[in-house]
Amino acid sequence: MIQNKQHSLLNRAKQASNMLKEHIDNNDVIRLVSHNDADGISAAAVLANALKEENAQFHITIIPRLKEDVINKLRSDDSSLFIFTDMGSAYVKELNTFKNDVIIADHHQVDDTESESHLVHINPHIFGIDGSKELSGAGSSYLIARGLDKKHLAYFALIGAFGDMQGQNGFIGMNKMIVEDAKESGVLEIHEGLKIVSKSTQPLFKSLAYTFSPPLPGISGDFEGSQEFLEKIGLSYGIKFTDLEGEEADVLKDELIKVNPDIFDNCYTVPKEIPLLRDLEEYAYILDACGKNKKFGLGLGIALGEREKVLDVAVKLQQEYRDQIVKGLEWAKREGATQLNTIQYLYSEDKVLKSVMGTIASIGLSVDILDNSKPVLGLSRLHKDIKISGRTTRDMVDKGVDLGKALKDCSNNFTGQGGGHDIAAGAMIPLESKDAFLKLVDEMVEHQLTNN
Ligand SMILES: [Mn+2]
Repeated sequence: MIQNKQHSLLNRAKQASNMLKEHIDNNDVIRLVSHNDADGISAAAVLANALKEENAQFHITIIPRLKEDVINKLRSDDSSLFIFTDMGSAYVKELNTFKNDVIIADHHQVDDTESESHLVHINPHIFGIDGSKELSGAGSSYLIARGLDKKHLAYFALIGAFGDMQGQNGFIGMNKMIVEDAKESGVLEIHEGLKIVSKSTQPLFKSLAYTFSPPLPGISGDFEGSQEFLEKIGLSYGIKFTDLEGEEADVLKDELIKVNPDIFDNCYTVPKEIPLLRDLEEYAYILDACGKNKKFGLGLGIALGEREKVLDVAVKLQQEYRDQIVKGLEWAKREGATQLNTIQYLYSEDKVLKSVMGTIASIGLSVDILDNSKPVLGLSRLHKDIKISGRTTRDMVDKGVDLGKALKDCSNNFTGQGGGHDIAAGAMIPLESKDAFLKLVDEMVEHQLTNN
């Protein structure tokens, strides 16, 4: 059932669809600007695919974040329509000053700046819908395409939602409506299955070790642990999942459910896709790997239908990225975190570890390599600064921990900067304040826990 606030959001999107249609009919050049992660790439893809089908002219730019200098450069571009996807809501004031038409399709926080008549602002938060859980940037962008009868592109919105961790425990709200669109179009199938990755491309022990969501303690990120698990249940670890006999697959399913029941759940697949991209969560992981390696064009190429060589390169990047995570988790397991009273931390100057520190911190907590009763800070040295990635669990947040606030306040104390969400946050501080900073965060988290 579609609620009132969803209706209002869809009406807003319809205004954008009409604006877009006018520019397509005029044969105008349309400029898409999107964010560089899996969601942002999916957002660009849903619109680019729609424009391609309409033989429209367009130009895509993928950037890490929207900043004033980017906006100022775009202002002098003579495209007659700009579409900002998975970004833009924080810049309504600046984009109001554009002389040409603008559409923003975002899902990040909004302020109360009113839009001028040449700007259509789509964002679930405007209508009281939680954009962190119910709609991704790709979802907001899909709502524009939806108004042009493009329900067969709805699955890109779901790839974006997976990229932003919105679908892992089932889709709700607007995302659920988009699932219905995708099913109705005949493109999407949903079936229960094992949510392990790379079923047709990797030997089983790697499939299991590379599965981080849902976490498989003792197996995720642990090649040896994964091999031992398979030996114990009498399965060959070198075989691919798709080559298992029916009976063997059943044994695997039963045993994995004992490790984590969430491993058997809904799989969202697009049967017309090649095996590698058939599962939408896997599709999101591939785009994520492209984004993390700054190969945005590669991710976009795949989402626009390029295959073979382009896909080979992307899979290789993904493989390297996964191996870095496994290496990082092995390191964290071997070294262990340094314990303070209420927090723990990891510290590294290694180039590879630095790039995956946040991921190691969050997976480390979920697969029990790190003590999940304490928030973890992953510290990486960058020349004369230290970059900090903080992660904790939902449980600790319920007990009062707010890492975003702790990292913001503590880093400000040392002329650094920080912030983020209660469960995941980051900061940057000068190298020499490392110990004092850690001590202060420890005290502040203790304070948060006792004053809850
Ligand atoms: Mn997003």
